[in-house]
Amino acid sequence: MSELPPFRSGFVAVVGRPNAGKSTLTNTLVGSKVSIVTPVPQTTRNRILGMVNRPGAQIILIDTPGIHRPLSRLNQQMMEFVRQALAERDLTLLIVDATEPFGKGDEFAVNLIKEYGARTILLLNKIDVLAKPRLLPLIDRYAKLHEFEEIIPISALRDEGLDELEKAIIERLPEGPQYFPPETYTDQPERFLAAEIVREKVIRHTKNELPYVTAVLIDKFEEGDTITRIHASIVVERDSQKPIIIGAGGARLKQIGTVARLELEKLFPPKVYLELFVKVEPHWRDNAGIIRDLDYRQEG
Ligand SMILES: Nc1nc2c(ncn2[C@@H]2O[C@H](COP(=O)(O)OP(=O)(O)OP(=O)(O)O)[C@@H](O)[C@H]2O)c(=O)[nH]1
Ligand SMILES: [Mg+2]
Repeated sequence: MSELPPFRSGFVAVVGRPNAGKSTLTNTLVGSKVSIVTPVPQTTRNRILGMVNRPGAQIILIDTPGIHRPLSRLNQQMMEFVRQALAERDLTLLIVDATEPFGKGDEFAVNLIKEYGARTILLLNKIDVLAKPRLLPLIDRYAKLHEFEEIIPISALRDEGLDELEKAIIERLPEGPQYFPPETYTDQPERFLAAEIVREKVIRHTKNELPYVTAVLIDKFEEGDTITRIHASIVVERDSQKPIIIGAGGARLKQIGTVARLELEKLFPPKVYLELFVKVEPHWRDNAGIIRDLDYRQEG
Protein backbone atom coordinates (compact mmCIF):
# COMPACT_ATOMS: atom_id res chain seq x y z
CA MET A 1 0.00 0.00 0.00
CA SER A 2 1.46 3.36 -0.95
CA GLU A 3 1.27 6.13 1.63
CA LEU A 4 -0.23 9.50 0.79
CA PRO A 5 2.34 12.29 0.76
CA PRO A 6 2.01 14.55 3.83
CA PHE A 7 -0.25 17.63 3.71
CA ARG A 8 1.84 20.75 3.35
CA SER A 9 0.86 24.25 4.44
CA GLY A 10 2.33 27.55 5.44
CA PHE A 11 2.48 31.31 5.28
CA VAL A 12 4.17 32.91 2.29
CA ALA A 13 5.06 36.61 2.46
CA VAL A 14 4.65 38.44 -0.86
CA VAL A 15 6.97 41.44 -0.68
CA GLY A 16 8.53 43.90 -3.11
CA ARG A 17 8.64 47.51 -4.13
CA PRO A 18 5.44 49.52 -4.74
CA ASN A 19 3.68 48.60 -8.00
CA ALA A 20 5.71 45.41 -8.58
CA GLY A 21 2.53 43.32 -8.88
CA LYS A 22 2.18 41.76 -5.39
CA SER A 23 -1.58 42.13 -5.24
CA THR A 24 -2.04 41.00 -8.85
CA LEU A 25 -0.02 37.86 -8.08
CA THR A 26 -2.04 37.22 -4.92
CA ASN A 27 -5.33 37.56 -6.81
CA THR A 28 -4.25 35.33 -9.70
CA LEU A 29 -2.98 32.55 -7.43
CA VAL A 30 -6.05 32.70 -5.18
CA GLY A 31 -8.38 32.91 -8.17
CA SER A 32 -10.49 35.65 -6.54
CA LYS A 33 -10.03 39.33 -5.97
CA VAL A 34 -8.49 39.46 -2.53
CA SER A 35 -6.56 42.68 -2.83
CA ILE A 36 -7.21 45.84 -4.83
CA VAL A 37 -4.98 46.70 -7.80
CA THR A 38 -4.30 50.08 -9.40
CA PRO A 39 -1.54 51.56 -11.58
CA VAL A 40 -0.63 53.85 -8.67
CA PRO A 41 2.18 52.84 -6.27
CA GLN A 42 1.36 52.34 -2.56
CA THR A 43 -2.11 50.98 -3.23
CA THR A 44 -2.00 48.19 -0.64
CA ARG A 45 -1.83 49.50 2.92
CA ASN A 46 -2.41 46.33 4.92
CA ARG A 47 -1.23 42.82 5.45
CA ILE A 48 -3.87 40.78 3.61
CA LEU A 49 -4.19 37.01 3.61
CA GLY A 50 -5.18 35.10 0.48
CA MET A 51 -5.60 31.32 0.60
CA VAL A 52 -4.58 29.02 -2.23
CA ASN A 53 -6.03 25.50 -1.85
CA ARG A 54 -4.51 22.70 -3.87
CA PRO A 55 -4.70 18.92 -3.51
CA GLY A 56 -2.40 18.11 -0.60
CA ALA A 57 -1.47 21.70 0.16
CA GLN A 58 -2.68 25.06 1.46
CA ILE A 59 -0.63 28.14 0.66
CA ILE A 60 -1.50 31.21 2.71
CA LEU A 61 -0.22 34.25 0.87
CA ILE A 62 0.42 37.44 2.82
CA ASP A 63 0.04 40.40 0.45
CA THR A 64 1.84 43.45 1.81
CA PRO A 65 2.40 47.15 1.06
CA GLY A 66 5.34 48.08 -1.16
CA ILE A 67 8.76 48.44 0.47
CA HIS A 68 9.47 52.18 0.66
CA ARG A 69 10.91 54.85 2.91
CA PRO A 70 8.15 55.73 5.41
CA LEU A 71 7.60 59.44 5.97
CA SER A 72 4.16 59.57 7.60
CA ARG A 73 2.59 57.54 10.39
CA LEU A 74 0.50 55.76 7.74
CA ASN A 75 3.65 54.79 5.85
CA GLN A 76 5.33 53.64 9.05
CA GLN A 77 2.39 51.35 9.72
CA MET A 78 2.61 50.06 6.14
CA MET A 79 6.28 49.16 6.58
CA GLU A 80 5.46 47.57 9.95
CA PHE A 81 3.06 45.24 8.08
CA VAL A 82 5.87 44.28 5.69
CA ARG A 83 8.13 43.46 8.64
CA GLN A 84 5.41 41.45 10.39
CA ALA A 85 4.87 39.41 7.24
CA LEU A 86 8.62 38.79 6.90
CA ALA A 87 8.82 37.76 10.54
CA GLU A 88 5.97 35.24 10.49
CA ARG A 89 6.40 33.61 7.07
CA ASP A 90 7.52 30.10 6.24
CA LEU A 91 8.77 31.31 2.88
CA THR A 92 9.18 34.67 1.12
CA LEU A 93 8.46 35.72 -2.46
CA LEU A 94 10.34 38.84 -3.52
CA ILE A 95 8.61 40.22 -6.59
CA VAL A 96 10.30 42.71 -8.92
CA ASP A 97 8.91 44.74 -11.83
CA ALA A 98 11.39 43.50 -14.46
CA THR A 99 10.49 46.35 -16.83
CA GLU A 100 11.98 48.90 -14.42
CA PRO A 101 15.72 49.58 -14.24
CA PHE A 102 17.42 48.19 -11.12
CA GLY A 103 17.92 50.90 -8.50
CA LYS A 104 18.68 51.75 -4.89
CA GLY A 105 15.18 50.79 -3.80
CA ASP A 106 15.65 47.29 -5.19
CA GLU A 107 18.87 46.88 -3.28
CA PHE A 108 17.09 48.07 -0.14
CA ALA A 109 14.40 45.41 -0.66
CA VAL A 110 17.00 42.64 -0.99
CA ASN A 111 18.74 43.85 2.17
CA LEU A 112 15.44 43.81 4.03
CA ILE A 113 14.73 40.17 3.18
CA LYS A 114 18.32 39.29 4.13
CA GLU A 115 17.77 40.92 7.50
CA TYR A 116 14.98 38.42 8.18
CA GLY A 117 17.04 35.47 7.00
CA ALA A 118 14.13 34.36 4.91
CA ARG A 119 14.31 31.61 2.32
CA THR A 120 13.26 33.59 -0.72
CA ILE A 121 12.10 32.88 -4.24
CA LEU A 122 12.76 35.82 -6.57
CA LEU A 123 10.05 36.59 -9.13
CA LEU A 124 10.77 38.74 -12.17
CA ASN A 125 7.31 40.01 -13.05
CA LYS A 126 5.65 41.56 -16.12
CA ILE A 127 7.47 39.38 -18.67
CA ASP A 128 4.42 39.80 -20.92
CA VAL A 129 5.69 43.31 -21.72
CA LEU A 130 9.42 42.68 -21.60
CA ALA A 131 11.96 41.83 -24.27
CA LYS A 132 13.46 38.49 -23.16
CA PRO A 133 17.14 39.53 -23.55
CA ARG A 134 16.62 42.07 -20.78
CA LEU A 135 15.99 39.29 -18.25
CA LEU A 136 19.48 37.79 -18.23
CA PRO A 137 21.41 40.79 -16.90
CA LEU A 138 18.73 41.26 -14.24
CA ILE A 139 18.98 37.62 -13.14
CA ASP A 140 22.76 38.02 -12.99
CA ARG A 141 22.52 41.11 -10.88
CA TYR A 142 20.16 39.59 -8.33
CA ALA A 143 22.06 36.31 -8.16
CA LYS A 144 25.15 38.29 -7.07
CA LEU A 145 23.22 40.00 -4.28
CA HIS A 146 21.65 36.99 -2.59
CA GLU A 147 21.39 33.26 -2.76
CA PHE A 148 17.78 32.94 -3.84
CA GLU A 149 16.05 29.57 -3.64
CA GLU A 150 14.96 30.05 -7.24
CA ILE A 151 14.59 32.85 -9.75
CA ILE A 152 11.39 32.57 -11.79
CA PRO A 153 10.24 34.95 -14.56
CA ILE A 154 6.45 35.37 -14.40
CA SER A 155 3.50 37.38 -15.56
CA ALA A 156 1.16 37.74 -12.60
CA LEU A 157 -1.37 39.40 -14.87
CA ARG A 158 -1.33 36.83 -17.68
CA ASP A 159 -0.80 33.78 -15.44
CA GLU A 160 2.59 32.83 -16.92
CA GLY A 161 5.15 30.90 -14.90
CA LEU A 162 2.73 30.45 -12.02
CA ASP A 163 2.47 26.63 -12.21
CA GLU A 164 6.23 26.46 -11.80
CA LEU A 165 5.98 28.96 -8.95
CA GLU A 166 3.28 26.96 -7.13
CA LYS A 167 5.37 23.84 -7.37
CA ALA A 168 8.43 25.69 -6.05
CA ILE A 169 6.39 27.03 -3.12
CA ILE A 170 4.71 23.75 -2.15
CA GLU A 171 8.02 21.85 -2.25
CA ARG A 172 9.37 24.22 0.39
CA LEU A 173 6.38 24.30 2.75
CA PRO A 174 6.53 22.30 5.96
CA GLU A 175 4.11 19.53 6.80
CA GLY A 176 1.18 21.21 8.46
CA PRO A 177 -2.55 21.46 9.01
CA GLN A 178 -5.20 23.04 6.84
CA TYR A 179 -5.18 26.37 8.68
CA PHE A 180 -8.36 27.67 7.05
CA PRO A 181 -11.45 25.88 5.72
CA PRO A 182 -11.11 25.37 1.95
CA GLU A 183 -13.98 27.75 1.10
CA THR A 184 -12.24 30.67 2.86
CA TYR A 185 -10.14 32.79 0.55
CA THR A 186 -9.23 35.78 2.72
CA ASP A 187 -9.22 36.97 6.33
CA GLN A 188 -10.66 40.41 5.65
CA PRO A 189 -13.95 41.41 7.26
CA GLU A 190 -16.72 42.41 4.86
CA ARG A 191 -16.61 46.05 5.95
CA PHE A 192 -12.92 46.24 5.09
CA LEU A 193 -13.42 44.58 1.70
CA ALA A 194 -16.16 47.12 0.98
CA ALA A 195 -13.92 50.05 1.96
CA GLU A 196 -11.11 48.74 -0.24
CA ILE A 197 -13.34 48.40 -3.28
CA VAL A 198 -14.48 52.01 -2.88
CA ARG A 199 -10.86 53.11 -2.41
CA GLU A 200 -9.79 51.29 -5.58
CA LYS A 201 -12.41 53.18 -7.60
CA VAL A 202 -11.41 56.50 -6.01
CA ILE A 203 -7.75 55.90 -6.95
CA ARG A 204 -8.61 54.75 -10.46
CA HIS A 205 -10.77 57.80 -11.12
CA THR A 206 -8.39 60.38 -9.61
CA LYS A 207 -4.99 58.75 -10.04
CA ASN A 208 -3.00 61.61 -11.46
CA GLU A 209 -4.58 64.18 -9.21
CA LEU A 210 -4.69 62.55 -5.77
CA PRO A 211 -2.22 59.69 -5.69
CA TYR A 212 -1.84 58.97 -1.97
CA VAL A 213 -4.09 61.15 0.08
CA THR A 214 -7.40 59.32 0.24
CA ALA A 215 -8.70 56.88 2.82
CA VAL A 216 -12.13 55.25 2.96
CA LEU A 217 -13.95 54.69 6.24
CA ILE A 218 -17.18 52.70 6.51
CA ASP A 219 -19.72 54.60 8.63
CA LYS A 220 -22.56 52.13 8.29
CA PHE A 221 -22.80 48.54 7.01
CA GLU A 222 -26.18 46.84 7.29
CA GLU A 223 -26.68 43.51 5.59
CA GLY A 224 -30.30 42.60 4.91
CA ASP A 225 -31.92 39.78 2.96
CA THR A 226 -32.66 41.89 -0.08
CA ILE A 227 -30.31 44.83 0.25
CA THR A 228 -27.00 45.75 1.88
CA ARG A 229 -26.77 49.39 2.95
CA ILE A 230 -23.30 50.87 3.02
CA HIS A 231 -22.34 54.42 3.98
CA ALA A 232 -18.70 55.25 3.30
CA SER A 233 -16.64 58.39 3.82
CA ILE A 234 -13.87 59.25 1.43
CA VAL A 235 -11.32 61.14 3.50
CA VAL A 236 -9.02 63.73 1.94
CA GLU A 237 -6.46 66.04 3.53
CA ARG A 238 -7.42 69.48 2.24
CA ASP A 239 -10.54 71.41 1.21
CA SER A 240 -9.03 71.89 -2.23
CA GLN A 241 -9.06 68.10 -2.78
CA LYS A 242 -12.79 67.75 -2.19
CA PRO A 243 -13.92 69.08 -5.59
CA ILE A 244 -11.46 66.71 -7.33
CA ILE A 245 -13.36 63.76 -5.90
CA ILE A 246 -16.79 65.27 -6.38
CA GLY A 247 -16.24 66.52 -9.94
CA ALA A 248 -18.34 68.99 -11.94
CA GLY A 249 -21.92 68.79 -10.73
CA GLY A 250 -21.05 65.71 -8.67
CA ALA A 251 -20.36 63.68 -11.82
CA ARG A 252 -17.15 62.02 -10.69
CA LEU A 253 -18.43 60.98 -7.27
CA LYS A 254 -21.49 59.54 -8.97
CA GLN A 255 -19.32 57.55 -11.36
CA ILE A 256 -17.14 56.24 -8.49
CA GLY A 257 -20.32 55.26 -6.65
CA THR A 258 -21.75 53.39 -9.64
CA VAL A 259 -18.67 51.28 -10.43
CA ALA A 260 -18.10 50.56 -6.74
CA ARG A 261 -21.72 49.51 -6.25
CA LEU A 262 -21.64 47.16 -9.24
CA GLU A 263 -18.61 45.38 -7.82
CA LEU A 264 -20.00 45.37 -4.27
CA GLU A 265 -23.19 43.71 -5.52
CA LYS A 266 -21.14 40.70 -6.60
CA LEU A 267 -19.87 40.33 -3.03
CA PHE A 268 -23.13 41.20 -1.30
CA PRO A 269 -25.92 40.11 -3.64
CA PRO A 270 -28.50 40.84 -4.76
CA LYS A 271 -28.46 44.60 -4.18
CA VAL A 272 -26.28 47.24 -2.59
CA TYR A 273 -27.33 50.74 -1.65
CA LEU A 274 -24.11 52.75 -1.46
CA GLU A 275 -23.93 56.27 -0.13
CA LEU A 276 -20.63 58.15 -0.38
CA PHE A 277 -19.54 61.21 1.58
CA VAL A 278 -16.39 63.26 1.18
CA LYS A 279 -14.71 64.45 4.38
CA VAL A 280 -11.69 66.63 5.00
CA GLU A 281 -9.33 65.48 7.77
CA PRO A 282 -6.18 67.63 7.75
CA HIS A 283 -3.04 65.49 8.17
CA TRP A 284 -5.03 62.24 8.53
CA ARG A 285 -1.95 60.27 7.46
CA ASP A 286 -0.40 61.24 10.80
CA ASN A 287 -3.61 60.79 12.81
CA ALA A 288 -3.18 57.81 15.16
CA GLY A 289 -6.93 57.21 15.49
CA ILE A 290 -7.58 57.05 11.75
CA ILE A 291 -4.48 54.93 11.12
CA ARG A 292 -5.69 52.49 13.75
CA ASP A 293 -9.15 52.37 12.15
CA LEU A 294 -7.57 51.39 8.84
CA ASP A 295 -6.00 48.28 10.41
CA TYR A 296 -8.86 45.80 10.48
CA ARG A 297 -7.13 43.53 12.97
CA GLN A 298 -7.36 46.27 15.62
CA GLU A 299 -11.16 46.33 15.58
CA GLY A 300 -13.40 45.00 18.33
N1 LIG B 1 1.85 44.03 -17.88
C1 LIG B 1 1.74 43.60 -16.64
N2 LIG B 1 1.28 44.42 -15.69
C2 LIG B 1 1.17 43.95 -14.43
C3 LIG B 1 1.55 42.62 -14.09
N3 LIG B 1 1.35 42.47 -12.76
C4 LIG B 1 0.85 43.64 -12.31
N4 LIG B 1 0.75 44.54 -13.30
C5 LIG B 1 0.25 45.93 -13.22
O1 LIG B 1 1.07 46.66 -12.35
C6 LIG B 1 0.30 47.62 -11.61
C7 LIG B 1 0.49 47.42 -10.12
O2 LIG B 1 -0.03 46.15 -9.77
P1 LIG B 1 -0.36 45.79 -8.25
O3 LIG B 1 -0.69 44.35 -8.20
O4 LIG B 1 -1.32 46.77 -7.67
O5 LIG B 1 1.07 46.03 -7.59
P2 LIG B 1 1.47 45.99 -6.04
O6 LIG B 1 2.85 45.47 -5.97
O7 LIG B 1 0.43 45.28 -5.25
O8 LIG B 1 1.47 47.54 -5.69
P3 LIG B 1 1.32 48.29 -4.24
O9 LIG B 1 0.17 47.69 -3.53
O10 LIG B 1 1.09 49.69 -4.62
O11 LIG B 1 2.64 48.09 -3.55
C8 LIG B 1 -1.15 47.43 -12.06
O12 LIG B 1 -1.42 48.36 -13.07
C9 LIG B 1 -1.15 46.01 -12.61
O13 LIG B 1 -2.14 45.78 -13.59
C10 LIG B 1 2.04 41.76 -15.14
O14 LIG B 1 2.36 40.60 -14.96
N5 LIG B 1 2.11 42.31 -16.38
MG1 LIG C 1 -0.73 45.88 -3.70
